[in-house]
Amino acid sequence: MFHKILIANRGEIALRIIRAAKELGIKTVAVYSEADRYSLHVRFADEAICIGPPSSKQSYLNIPALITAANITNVDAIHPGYGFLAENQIFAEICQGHGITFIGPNPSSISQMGDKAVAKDTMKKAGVPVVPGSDGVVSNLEQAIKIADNIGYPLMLKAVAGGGGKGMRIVNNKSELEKVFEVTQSEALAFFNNPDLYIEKLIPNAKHIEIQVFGDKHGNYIHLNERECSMQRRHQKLIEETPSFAVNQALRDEMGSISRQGAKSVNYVGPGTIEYLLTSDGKYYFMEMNTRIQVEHPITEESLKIDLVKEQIKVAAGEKLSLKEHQPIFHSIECRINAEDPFNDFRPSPGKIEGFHCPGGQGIRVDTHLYQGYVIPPYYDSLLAKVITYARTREDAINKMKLALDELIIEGIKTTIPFHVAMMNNPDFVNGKIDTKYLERVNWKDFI
Ligand code: MV4
Repeated sequence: MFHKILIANRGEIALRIIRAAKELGIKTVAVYSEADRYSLHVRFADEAICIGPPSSKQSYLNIPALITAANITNVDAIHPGYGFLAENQIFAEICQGHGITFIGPNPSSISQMGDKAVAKDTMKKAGVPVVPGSDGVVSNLEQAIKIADNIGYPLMLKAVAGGGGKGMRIVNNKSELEKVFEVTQSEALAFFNNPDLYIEKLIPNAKHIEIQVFGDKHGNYIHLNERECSMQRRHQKLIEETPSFAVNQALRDEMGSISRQGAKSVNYVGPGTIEYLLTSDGKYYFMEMNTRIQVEHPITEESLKIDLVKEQIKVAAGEKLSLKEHQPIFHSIECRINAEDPFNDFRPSPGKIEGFHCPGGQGIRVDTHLYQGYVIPPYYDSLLAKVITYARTREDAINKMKLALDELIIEGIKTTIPFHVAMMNNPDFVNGKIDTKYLERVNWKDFI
């Protein structure tokens, strides 16, 4: 097992990783930007090193500074958390080159899943259903028109280097395709330094369902059921839950074993997530694979009563998978509390936390880095807290969420708490009538 690990991240996930390391008897090193000097991850780690100015580019994304900090403190491994360098193949390789274990998948898994056309082709070959479309990259308009005529409109143009909703466009007919193909190519070049596009048939009115998978270095692969993530706004997830009301045990088994196959086909090590579009007639299609521990991992943990981060560290150290596949024990829901004003188009609302109270009680978990007096810096993402509830039934988990949100006090800034209170009382949410376009169709304030 590792002696000491460095956490290349901040906020709640840095605390989450420190807790897992402490339980495993591993020493921890926090890194922080000048804006994060008074953050809890700095306080709770055994050692802390400042790695640069506030901007992410000069701190949490600064590979030379991170490797220097790792060398000075003599760590065995680096945990990247999510975001920042978590899915950066080069960083994973550099860690390896310095004899530091990257707590995550092999660089080759990261790069295969990072190119969305390669990812799709790899999954298709592994037997995972994919959306009908082009075989890989479409290099010019003439080729695009031919393929589009074959698969039919409406369709989607997607950047191979995109992902998470960036670099994609809906195309309704041939004349639109003629107008936007080259524009989308130039945008992809400007955003991702890669102009390559591929084409897919548009799958309308789908739900976003993802399967948690886990692999180890000994060729063992499992799946840990699904997460329902359809409650999103502009590709930012707001509420997640497991199990999904749209997935019965037969579909869970099927999507689970196919996802396990997908993970095996890239020799996947550690926790990963395979995202699908699920249509109302029960068809599902691969979208992308996230090669990291995800923000919403706690609902899987509470549903199954497991610790994904401890398992991630153990597997990275070479241990065999100790988790077993099993059916959901609890229903678990997560509400993401952001420093955003939901009454003003979810505009960021950084500032000082003047008052803070954290809910508690049976079936309630809160992952947060907040404390009274903490100043939220404007430089990073706006996640403040994840309120997670779990109970035997979905109804009880929703009821617990209502009381947890009532008890959660965050004063001094605007937060998304009112949005979540409205959703817990929204009949569409309560009856599971949600798809990825739901928040574009309704005004959330109508449910207050
Ligand atoms: C799609 C799609 C419909 N048809 N692909 C968005 C994020 C990226 N992972 C892929 N995305 C989509 N791909 C086809 N062929 C609709 C989306 C999509 C979406 C997917 C999941 C969750 C929210 C979404 C919101 C808008 C569009």
